[in-house]
Amino acid sequence: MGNTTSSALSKEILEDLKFSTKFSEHEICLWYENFQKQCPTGRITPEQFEQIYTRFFPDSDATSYAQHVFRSFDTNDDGTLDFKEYIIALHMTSTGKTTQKLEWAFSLFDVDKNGYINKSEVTEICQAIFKLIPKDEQSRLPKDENTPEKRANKLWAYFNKGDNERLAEGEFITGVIENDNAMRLIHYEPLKD
Ligand SMILES: [Ca+2]
Ligand SMILES: [Ca+2]
Repeated sequence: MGNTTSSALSKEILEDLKFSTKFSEHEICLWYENFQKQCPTGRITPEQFEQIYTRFFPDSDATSYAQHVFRSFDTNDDGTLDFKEYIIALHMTSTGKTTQKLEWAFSLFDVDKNGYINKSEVTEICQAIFKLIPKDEQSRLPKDENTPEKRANKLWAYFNKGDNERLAEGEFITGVIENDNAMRLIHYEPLKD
């Protein structure tokens, strides 16, 4: 109690994170301090995570997208994000290499975590992505992607799979890398202006 090391990051987790993210020890420690301030329990709940997303997307409904992202980062399936899961998430979405980002995107789309993506999972994520897009921007989308279903159909077509077939991770990553449009359709980036 009152002992600063009681809340320090364990050496093991630190080494693990340095290795898997290439963040420096200094960076990881800074994030850990910040994480502890924001989150004294050491765990991020789905509700807290949704609030973070809602702050980023004030003009739209980020709830279901946040829930899917949360699920994809909760690698041990315990319903909360610990510091390690949080840092890996931060790394993958901000500084990760394309392949790592796509591995993450695969896990986002693999809603039931069975190692494959089917078309209904693509539709489900496209629905969540669609809710992130502010209404006025939705109205300006191209005709063939101006509903979640159309976006899902367009995206699915890049993988050359039948409606009842499924995609393995490698097929997903290759398909997205080879098609700029697929790369664009798997996520939503707010317009710069
Ligand atoms: Ca967890
Ligand atoms: Ca699946």
